[in-house]
Amino acid sequence: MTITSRNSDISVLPTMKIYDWFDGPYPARVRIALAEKGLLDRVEFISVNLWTGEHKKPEFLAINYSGTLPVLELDDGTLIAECTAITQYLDVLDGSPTLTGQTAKEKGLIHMMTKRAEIEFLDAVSVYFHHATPGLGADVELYQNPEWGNRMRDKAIKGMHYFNRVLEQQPFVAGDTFSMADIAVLGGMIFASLVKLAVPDECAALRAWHARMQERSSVREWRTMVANNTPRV
Ligand code: GTS
Repeated sequence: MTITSRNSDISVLPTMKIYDWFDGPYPARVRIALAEKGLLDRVEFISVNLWTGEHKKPEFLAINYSGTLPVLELDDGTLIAECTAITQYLDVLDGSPTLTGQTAKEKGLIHMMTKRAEIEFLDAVSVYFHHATPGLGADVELYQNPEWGNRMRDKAIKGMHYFNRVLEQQPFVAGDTFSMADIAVLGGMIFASLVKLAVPDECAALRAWHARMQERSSVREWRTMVANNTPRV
């Protein structure tokens, strides 16, 4: 099954709003996906300050029950949360999916590896951050369980070893082409670096893949924005 291009003229696509925090690891996943798709200019970013706990206030919980970023808002008011769901929406918007697979097999593998990147790596780093480090600060982190956080840190390191083994066998996380799954692992690497969780030396394939990812313009653009502290809004 191959999906053919239906609407590759992005100038006719609707504008969108995204609630996010510009240098957050999960928001990075969507910003990188937007850059890959050439859609960054179609989006207005609305900043929700994680460090003051804006995402836990009733106003934002009405937008996303889970109290997390990012969230995509469409012209008709439809709200789509979850990085994977947002990326899937963006990827089929122009009729030319490049991040979530063309064939049934690609779609299945990319979905599986994206989910695995979240469960085994990115979400685990996030739990470590929120539970075993000061996280977003005492005013926002109302419940912390350091033991659970440290277990999740260990799980994340195991996850790095797993993705290293995957990348010893194939150039990208879900196979032969760059996909949403690579972006999910990149999110994990971004979060790991923020919490100073080093990639083990022996994970050479993961390190080499990461270095290759830094050469993509989508990733470079995101890094430059963060380094210069110049959020795209
Ligand atoms: N499963 C969600 C997704 O994939 O979108 C997780 C989103 C998520 O955890 N986002 C972080 C968040 O809102 C944003 S960031 O930490 O990467 O900047 N965290 C706030 C919190 O209190 O959990």
